[in-house]
Parts: sequence; C-alpha cells; structure tokens
Amino acid sequence: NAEFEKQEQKLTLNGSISEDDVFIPNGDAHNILHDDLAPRSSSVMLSLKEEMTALPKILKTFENFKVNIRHIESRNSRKIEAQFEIFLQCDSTREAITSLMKALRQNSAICEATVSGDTKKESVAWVPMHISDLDYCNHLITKFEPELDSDHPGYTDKEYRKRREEIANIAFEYRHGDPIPRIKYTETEIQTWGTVYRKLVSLFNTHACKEHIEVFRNLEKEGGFSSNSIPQLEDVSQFLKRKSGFQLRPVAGLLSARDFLASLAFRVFQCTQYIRHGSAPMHSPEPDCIHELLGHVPLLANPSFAQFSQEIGLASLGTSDEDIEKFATLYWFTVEFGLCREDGQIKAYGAGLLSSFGELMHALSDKPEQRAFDPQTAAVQEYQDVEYQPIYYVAESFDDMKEKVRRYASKIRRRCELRYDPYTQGIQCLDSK
Ligand code: HBI
Ligand code: NLE
Ligand code: FE
Repeated sequence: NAEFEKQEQKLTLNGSISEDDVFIPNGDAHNILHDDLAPRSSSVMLSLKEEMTALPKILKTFENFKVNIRHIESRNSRKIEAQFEIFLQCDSTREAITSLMKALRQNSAICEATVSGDTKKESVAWVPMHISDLDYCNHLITKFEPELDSDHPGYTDKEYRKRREEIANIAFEYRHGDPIPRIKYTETEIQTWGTVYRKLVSLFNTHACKEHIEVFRNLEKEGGFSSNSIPQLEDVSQFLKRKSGFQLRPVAGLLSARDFLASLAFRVFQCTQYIRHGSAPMHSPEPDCIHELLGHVPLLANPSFAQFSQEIGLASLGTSDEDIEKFATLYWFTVEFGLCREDGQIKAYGAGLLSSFGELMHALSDKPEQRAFDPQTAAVQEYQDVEYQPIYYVAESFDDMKEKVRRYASKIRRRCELRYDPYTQGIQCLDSK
C-alpha cells in the first residue's frame, strides 16, 4: 500500500495526464514528428466500478496491446463511485500505452484510468499522418453542452438531452470509411430547421458573399436543400466530394482546435449532426447542423475556399499549443466570422454569421467595429464565443486573404514541411533541414 500512496501522489502532482499528453497510434509514419519508440516504464491506475471479476478482461487488454506488466497491486477504493483500485507498472512504447489507455477507457467496468509515463513531457504533439488517423482526433471540449451548462436552452429539457446523447453516440462509434448514419429527425427538429432556414434565406441575397449564394442555389437545386427537411450528412458529404473533394465526418460536439484543424488538412470537415434547441433558433454558441450545413457547407464546396481551409489545417499540424491557439483564432476571424469586400459593399462569408440571422444582421449593421484583415493581429485578437462579436475583420478578397495567411503560416516554426498526398490520403514530411 505504500507504493500505492506514492504513485497516487505522483499522479496527482503531475495532474491527471490526459490523452492529449500522450502520443499515439500505429505505423512508423507517425513517428516522424516524435522520436520515442523506445520502451519506457509507465504506471497505470484504474478505478473499477465492479468487482474484481472485471480483472481478467482488463489484463487481456494489456496483453492485446503488448504492454508487459511488471507489478500489480489492488486495494479498496476511496472514491464513492468506485469499488476497487488497481495499480500496475508496465513496460511498453508510448504508442502502445496510448492505444491501451484508449481501450481501457472504453471498458464500462472502469470508471477512471490514469497513466503516468516517465514525467518528461513531450514538446511535440502527435500528428495524424493518414486520413484514417482522424479516428483518434476526437477530443471534445465540454463547453456550451446541454448536459453541463445551465445556461444552455436545452438544459432543463430532458427529451432534448436524451436526443443529443443518442446523436452523439453515432459520432463516437463512427470510423473512417463508414457511411454516415442517417437520422430520422423529429417534427420538432424539422420545424426548428424550417424556421431558421426561411429567415436566413431571406437575408442571404443582401448579406451573403456571392460565392455562398452561388453554391446555395445549387444546393437547393441538386443538393436537396429546402426548408422542409434536414439534409442527411451522407448526402451532403457526397455533394462536397464532387464539388471540392471535401467530405464530412460526424462529430459529437465542439472539438479541440488541434483536432478540428488537423482534420481540415485531409479535406475532412468534422460536422455535428444534432440541431439547436427550438427555443433559441436565432443564435447558438455551439455548432449544430444548421451552422454546418447553412454556414460552412456552401463555402466548402467552393474549390478556392476549400483550398484555403485545407491550408490552415496543414499549417496547424504539429505546431505548438500557442500556435494552435493562433491558428484557431485566425480561423475564427475568417472561416467563422469573416466579412469581405464585394463591389464596394461589405458581405459576410463567415459560417457563424451565415447560420445565425441574429448575428448576420448585427455584423453588417453599424454597431460592431470592422477592421481590415491582417493575420498578424487577427491571430491574437481576443474574441467572443458566447454573444455576437464586437469586432470583425474584412478581407479584400479570398485571394488576398489566402496570400496573407500563407505568408503568416510560412513564418511559424515547424520541424518539417508537410504536404498532403491525395493519392494515399496521407501526409508527407518533406525534410527541410
Ligand atoms: N468543433 N465540432 C466543431 N465545429 C467547429 O466549427 C469547431 C470545433 N472546434 C473548434 C472550432 N470550431 C474553431 O472555433 C476553431 O477553434 C478551430
Ligand atoms: N453562432 C453560430 C450560430 O448560431 O449558428 C454558431 C457558431 C459556432 C462556432
Ligand atoms: Fe464552425
């Protein structure tokens, strides 16, 4: 038990080491950006909900991932929700231990699983090297959720929360290559869609940029968009593939900026499938299918804009947390909330504007501040993620914005030049040194 205490203390001191701190999966290609394949010693602590009968299955998981156990102890748990705690010391590569932890966390008999490698913290993040690695880019941010946020319009609506969970599970179970499961939306959901749809469509002609209007027309003609039904992600994904090579994959909610941006590098857009609560149709701080389908999809179908999106994604790969934050902010002030100049007028191209009729009107009114787009300053500008933006950046044109962001990205420190190979759907590392 002395060992237990010591380890427990160590784990608490190090903070609970999350999946974000450990680096993942299979295949040599992944290790180009981080060099440790050497076996290391790790301590794993598991809290078990159930009796010890779960243990054989747990040990089998260690065996499956070729993680060698050197020492094992158990004790009665001090946590309310847990019965037993197991402490293990093992040898494995970081790669194996990460896969193991993922698997353990999916085991319903385990309520908590922590790992400490040796304490050296990696300075370089794990990078998805193939489109199928996006299965691991699923770190959600718990913010604005109906389960946790008492300000969420769905917080007190049991039925809505249950529905959200149902749809979230589709995303959790999704793997690269699966067709996106279809959802039978309820009358209430379709009604919310219809209300927002009609209101937005009435604003697009005067408020949206011409690129958005053009694709939107096409989506109504060939893409099955109408106020009467919520489009299915699988159909929209097929539409996008034909137009610009982008595709959708379902995601359960707000994703970490690192994972979200990384997906763009593969021309994959992580797309929520649930719809906002009917009591707040005008604006929602969290993404939902109205935001994705009416805001993002039209511009993702535009080849030039698709390329811009992919370039931000590629530029973000393997950069530091600080740089990710900057790219996320740049993304915010362009793809999400950007304005642009068009024949002497100002129009909206940001998806967060084109999916919120409240903010769309606000953005083009004389209330907010409008500044000329400059990546250097936009990347560090504080922003508002709950209410309407007080500041917007106005791009001269898509080409101009692309050029400026390219120049900005070229100055970010990275280990090597990364390129996407559409034939293999993988990332290539072009050695720069
Ligand atoms: N996650 N699901 C989802 N949808 C988004 O639009 C989204 C996200 N995570 C982060 C994010 N957008 C951006 O605000 C940037 O931080 C990248
Ligand atoms: N505010 C947007 C909307 O209401 O559609 C969603 C923004 C998501 C970042
Ligand atoms: Fe968005």
